[in-house]
Amino acid sequence: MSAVHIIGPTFSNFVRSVMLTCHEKGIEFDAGMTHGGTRYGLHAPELTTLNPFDKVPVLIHGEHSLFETASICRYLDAEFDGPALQPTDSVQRAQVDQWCAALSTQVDQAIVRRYLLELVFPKGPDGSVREDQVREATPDVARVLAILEQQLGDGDYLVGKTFTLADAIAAPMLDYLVGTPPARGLIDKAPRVEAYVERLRERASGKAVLVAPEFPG
Ligand SMILES: N[C@@H](CCC(=O)N[C@@H](CS)C(=O)NCC(=O)O)C(=O)O
Repeated sequence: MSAVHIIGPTFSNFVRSVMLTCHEKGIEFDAGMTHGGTRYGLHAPELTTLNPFDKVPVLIHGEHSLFETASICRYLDAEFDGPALQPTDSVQRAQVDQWCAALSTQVDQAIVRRYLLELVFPKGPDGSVREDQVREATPDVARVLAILEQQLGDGDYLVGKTFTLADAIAAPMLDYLVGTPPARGLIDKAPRVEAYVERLRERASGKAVLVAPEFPG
């Protein structure tokens, strides 16, 4: 059993963000819904005790547990050796925080919660995709992709010239989007985002965590 355990299913984009952070730092970890013989099912009291908001991931490190992906990633960056994943310059560091927050809220809501989950876990009659919901969600996906296109500009990463926690939060959700055939038309209008995802997939951490074999659908 590793000292660092990530509670949550390894197909969750946020769990993957923490896994990417561990790989980038060279931290040994394990991930899954069971730890130390206890199963932390979604909405089960064991999980609620660790995160009263009933979400994953939750990090367990020794005696400590933490929830909220960006906070977990910042903790891992501070606590462990390995490459720093946050700039020391206070303006750039705040920009990384800003993007972590925007990605974990607006971008995740638009891409994962309202668009991808509708396609992957269809809730229509007989398990059909609710096309009206997908149509309704599509303009916001286009809007956040345009924002990310602009932020990337000619750069390789979201903030500054190296991989940061903002990229760890962005990568899994964008990896899923790029890998979803119905999103092709949206991705074709976001070539910088597509190239960015390719770049992240090529990293050792990306090869270990991304390209979503476990995502159903
Ligand atoms: N703000 C939280 C969001 C976490 C989140 O939405 N996790 C999803 C999995 S990707 C979850 O727990 N979903 C279960 C549910 O909402 O019931 C974070 O950044 O960690």
